[in-house]
Amino acid sequence: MLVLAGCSDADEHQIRNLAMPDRASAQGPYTYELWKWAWVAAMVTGVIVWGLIFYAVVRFRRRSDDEVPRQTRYNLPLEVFYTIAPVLMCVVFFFHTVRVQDEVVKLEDNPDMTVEVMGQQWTWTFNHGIGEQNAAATGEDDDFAYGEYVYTSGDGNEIPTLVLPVDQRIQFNLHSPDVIHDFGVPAFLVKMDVIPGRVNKLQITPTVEGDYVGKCYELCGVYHSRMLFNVKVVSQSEYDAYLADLAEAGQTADAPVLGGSNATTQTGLGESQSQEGSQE
Ligand SMILES: [Cu+2]
Repeated sequence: MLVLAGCSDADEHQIRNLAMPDRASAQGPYTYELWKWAWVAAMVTGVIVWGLIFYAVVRFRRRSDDEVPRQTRYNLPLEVFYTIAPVLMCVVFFFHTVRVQDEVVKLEDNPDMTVEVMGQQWTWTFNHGIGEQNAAATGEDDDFAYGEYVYTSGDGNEIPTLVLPVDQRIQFNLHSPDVIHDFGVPAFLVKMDVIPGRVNKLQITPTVEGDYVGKCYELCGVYHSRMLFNVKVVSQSEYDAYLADLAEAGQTADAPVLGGSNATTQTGLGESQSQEGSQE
């Protein structure tokens, strides 16, 4: 109690959340529930183990008239128990992990919109389609969901901002021109690898308007730690206005800007292109 009394409000909030961010996506609660119940399972196991340890320490403590007992001895029921119990625990954890993962990576047939994401060393490009979406786009080669895109991209000096409308199921098609990256927003409690040569897909429904941060979760080179982006979840009308602003600024393309000849390796923030660490 004394230790807890020293906590700030922010700390207490963190403790109540078991160190998880507040859930800002429809997928987040699944991850959070798994996390929470894993803690409960670990605590129950811990209490039983601590109980047995203290029981053994007290019950079998040394007494003045003790003879040293035999130091090796079989106990078949005990050995069966401590083999089966961990196996059962793994089975339960595995079952719930798969159940939650299926929910979090589920792809529905007609997402409300699709964003083509490119992760490259060491920044992100976000392509938002404008106009009507064709259903079931794979994001491979020419099979994109829209005929025209607006995009925003980070560079060596500035991290990009991913603007998303609230309460829309958004499919992210993830592309990499160089090495494996990992696209994730902590507040959404979902992340996925970005792998060169294939298009990974992830659907997220942001549920709370606000400012968040996202990052690359895969060590991808010298400036991996700077591969950050901002996330802004806004109302549909603000989102439409944002797309119009990008179009007005000339940030348009017929197809998503995905790398290949469009991708240039970015230097880290605050470094100039000619400095070391830029590998074309
Ligand atoms: Cu990366």
